[in-house]
Amino acid sequence: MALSSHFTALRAIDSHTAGEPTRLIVEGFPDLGTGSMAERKALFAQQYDDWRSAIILEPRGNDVLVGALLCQPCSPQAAAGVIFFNNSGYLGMCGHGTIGLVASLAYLGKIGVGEHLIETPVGTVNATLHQDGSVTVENVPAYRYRRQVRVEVNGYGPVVGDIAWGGNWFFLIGEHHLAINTQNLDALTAFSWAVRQALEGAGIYGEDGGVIDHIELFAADPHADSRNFVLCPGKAYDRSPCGTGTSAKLACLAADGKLQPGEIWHQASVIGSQFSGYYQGSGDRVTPFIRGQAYVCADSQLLLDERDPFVWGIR
Ligand code: PYC
Repeated sequence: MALSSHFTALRAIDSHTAGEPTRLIVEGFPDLGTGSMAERKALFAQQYDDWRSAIILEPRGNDVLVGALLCQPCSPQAAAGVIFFNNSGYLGMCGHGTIGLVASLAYLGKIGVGEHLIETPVGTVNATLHQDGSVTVENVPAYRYRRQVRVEVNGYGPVVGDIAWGGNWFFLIGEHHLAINTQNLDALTAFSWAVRQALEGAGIYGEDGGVIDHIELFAADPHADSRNFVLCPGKAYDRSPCGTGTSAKLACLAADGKLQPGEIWHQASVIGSQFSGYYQGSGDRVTPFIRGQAYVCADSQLLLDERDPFVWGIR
C-alpha cells in the first residue's frame, strides 16, 4: 500500500530480553554514512536526535524502551553495526539490546545459529546465537575503576559503592536498606536517582570522565547468585538483569577474587528474570560473557506524520 506524502515510515522489530524491551529500526532511518559506530552515533545525536525521540518517546514508545538502529558494519567480517539509544540519550553498549538484536536478525532470516560480530560505539562484540534461541554476548572488556567509593546522598546519608565499566558506567551498591522486589520500585528508583545525582554533584565520574549514569543495587535471591535493581539513565529501571550491569558485576567479583574465570554467575533481575554470565582473563580487565534469551513481539511500521504536533514525540 502506497503511503500518502504526509508520512515517513520506519520498520521496527520489537523484542524483549528477560522482560526489557528493544526496538530495532531496520528501515527508513536517514543515512549516517560509513564512519565507525562511534562517529555515526555522534552524527545521530547532532543531526537526528528528533528521530530518537520520535521512536522512543510517547506516543509511539515509552520510557522503558531501548532503541537500536541497525547499521551497515564497517568490517565485512561483522554481521551488523548498531547504535543504542533511549528516552534520555545514547548508550555505549547494551547487553539486553544486543541479545534482542540477534534474535531480531534471526527472525528476519539475516543470521543463523553461530557466532556473529556486532560493531557498537564502544567496540566490537561477539554474539553467539545458540540452537535453543538463547544468545551469549562476549562483551567489551569490563573493569572495576574504583572500589568502595563513599558519597553523601541527600536524604539518605553516606552510601558506598564500586565504580565499574561494563560497556556503560555503573555504581554498584551492595550495602543498602531496600528490599529489591517489584513492590518497592518507587523507593528503589528514588534512592538510585538520589545516588546518581549525588555522584554528579560530588564530581565523581568514570575513568574517562564519563557520567556514571547506571546505578545498580544488589540483594540475595533464592534462585540465583544475586538479584539486582538497575536504574537506567532516563530514570526507567531495567526489567532484565542488565547485560552491561552484569558485566560490571563480574568485573568487581573478579577484582575481589570472589568468582574464578569460567565460573558461572546467575544474575536475577528485580522482576525475577535471569542472565547467566562468566568471565575470561584476569588482572585489571576481564572479558565478560552474558547469556540470555529474547523474544520478538512486534514487526511494525512506525509512521511519522508531518501534520502531527507530536510527530517527534512528547518531549
Ligand atoms: O542490558 O546492558 C544492558 C542495558 C543497559 C541499559 C538497559 N539495558
